[in-house]
Amino acid sequence: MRTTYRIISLFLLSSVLLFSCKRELETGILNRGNFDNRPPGLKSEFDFPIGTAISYTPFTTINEYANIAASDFDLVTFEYEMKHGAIVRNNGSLDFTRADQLVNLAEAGGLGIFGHTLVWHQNQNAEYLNTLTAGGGGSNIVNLIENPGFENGLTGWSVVNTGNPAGASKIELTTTASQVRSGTSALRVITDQSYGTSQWRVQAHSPAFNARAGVTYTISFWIKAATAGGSIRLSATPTGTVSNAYQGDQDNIGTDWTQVSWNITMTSNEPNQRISFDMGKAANTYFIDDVLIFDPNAPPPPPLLANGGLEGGLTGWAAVNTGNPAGSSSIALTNAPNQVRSGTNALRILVDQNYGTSQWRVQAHTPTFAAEAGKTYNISFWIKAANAGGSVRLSASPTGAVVNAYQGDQDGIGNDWTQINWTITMNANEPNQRISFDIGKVANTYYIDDVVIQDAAAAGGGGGGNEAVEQKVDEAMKNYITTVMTRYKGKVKAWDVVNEPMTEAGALRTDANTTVPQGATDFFFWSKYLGRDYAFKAFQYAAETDPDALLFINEFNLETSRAKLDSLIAFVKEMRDRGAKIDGIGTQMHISWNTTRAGIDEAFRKLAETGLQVRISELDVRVNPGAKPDFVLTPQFEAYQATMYEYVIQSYIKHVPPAQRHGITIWGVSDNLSWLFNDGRDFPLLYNADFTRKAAYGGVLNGTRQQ
Ligand SMILES: [Ca+2]
Ligand SMILES: [Ca+2]
Repeated sequence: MRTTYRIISLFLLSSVLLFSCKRELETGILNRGNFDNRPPGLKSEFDFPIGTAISYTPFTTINEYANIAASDFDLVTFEYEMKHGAIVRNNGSLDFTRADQLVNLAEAGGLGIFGHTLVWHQNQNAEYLNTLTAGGGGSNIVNLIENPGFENGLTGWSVVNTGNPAGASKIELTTTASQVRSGTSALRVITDQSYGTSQWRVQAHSPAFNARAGVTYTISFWIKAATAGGSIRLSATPTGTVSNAYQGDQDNIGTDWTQVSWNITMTSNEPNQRISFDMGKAANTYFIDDVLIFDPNAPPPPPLLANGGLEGGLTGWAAVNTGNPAGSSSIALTNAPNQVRSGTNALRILVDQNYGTSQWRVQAHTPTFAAEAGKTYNISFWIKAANAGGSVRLSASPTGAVVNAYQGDQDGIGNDWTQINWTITMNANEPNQRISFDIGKVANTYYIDDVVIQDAAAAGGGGGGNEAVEQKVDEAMKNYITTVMTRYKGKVKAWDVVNEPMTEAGALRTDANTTVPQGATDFFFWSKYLGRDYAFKAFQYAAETDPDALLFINEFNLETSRAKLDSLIAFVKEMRDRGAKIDGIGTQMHISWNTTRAGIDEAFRKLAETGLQVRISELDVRVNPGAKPDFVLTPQFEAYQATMYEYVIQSYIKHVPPAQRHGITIWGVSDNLSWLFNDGRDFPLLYNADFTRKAAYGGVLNGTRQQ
């Protein structure tokens, strides 16, 4: 430990007058240290690991950058290269080229590697993930065509030309499993000869859809060819007037399923727009499946059933019978986290005694929805019981006339969330149809959440209902975690398994409470399909894959949002109580020179109280949090920033006991390569653009020297 000589220059003191008293106290301007002592080799001063974040291009091309990473830091986190969006390609295959290269370089430089990040809602290959969910389940995407996956044969499709225009080419259905991407059918096209630039000589039309002027539609489909070198293009003739009517040739279609997509902007309304598949350029045999035509900017359709997740309290719900019909059973809202599947509320039904085959004696009604005669509806919900052996059934009385009004008893409801599905077909229009939960058969306490009612026809697509989609999403998550962790087992000894699960208000993050920035295409919300359990499952899969790895949950703004901090800690406790292996919590700390110190202290104190490992996972300190365009990094702002770095490290050491200190990672090397650089408006790191050490470097050193 060394004593630091403290000074206050007149220059700095005069600048203090610009700020309020409160701010002076909070930021410690009157108590600033000397940051001039900045010897290289930062890591030698720390008795816990200190890391930095690195990016592919500077780490592989700039010597100073790579040398600083190796000489100042014990370990590295990759800013992007281990994220889902970096590794997963559009067809779902995994590309580890860059991640492998960085892992090898880091190891050669004697650096440890922190794995970041397995399950997040950003920086993902959402294009691929959305293909798993399109047309079913909770997806926001509405497929505008019927029979997109050829599951109803060629219904709606038309064979226009089979060579010149009629000839020896063939456009037909296939049910051969190896030629089908999903479901049981696909389109098979045998192009008998090359028609070159007259590729329209082998042509099929999609089913028609209602296209509106000014709207840009995305058309995507999956294709493979019997031999390499196939070619296809889409076009939007002959019906419909669009600004760009021909897609460029999609050459090099090979023998693996690949997704092709095209955007067209309509210049007129075309109620019967069709899309042409022009397949005559290269002789080959083609297989096509899972066509999707949608308006990416269309708002999601409102759910048929409002408030099916009870997030609006009991609005629309009715407790009809509470035992014989009134008695000591109860039907109420719960917000206890372990009784809720997603969001913050669920329905809790206490059944006080067995009513046997009079299960209607304990009965709740859903809110009403508009049901149409002749339509089939899929109803699904999630349920668990306090004790094994629970039972529930749905029915569609008393309003509404349906063919099959009673579901069979769903016995064996246990402690784990289970999804139950029921299908009804209406034989009359019922604008105020309700669904009844008849739950009096067996005494127990039941929890019900995420009730969804879907028009079965609209669910279309690959033929999946909710359950099929959730299974696909679950498998995609498990497959990703398992493959990535297995590949780097022994090299990556700690992982961010779940990143940013909470909103600022402390709710579990979903698509419903998170704003997706305009134009962003890398967002995917696992919780939308897997509910509250998505994080629990992620930790389960991670622990099964590498039992020796340390598993973290990672979150930002814990120093500024107490609701978020408390919810995250409660969420971790809930999952650990259920048996999840969670070894630690990462607090990102993307903070500013004037972030409130009390919030920083409180976050470390509460995180330490969990008894888990605590790491500062992504530390950087903005000097221009308002992003003023004319901001200049003056010596006084450099000093404020250094003071904050010093304070954070001191507070971490003060509040987190040594055995729980997993370490500190600074989020980058030099200012100009930071994600916060913002064209030169901010300077959040320890090194200048020319790799000279800033006062912030001295601040970090002061922080540890004062232990
Ligand atoms: Ca199909
Ligand atoms: Ca809910």
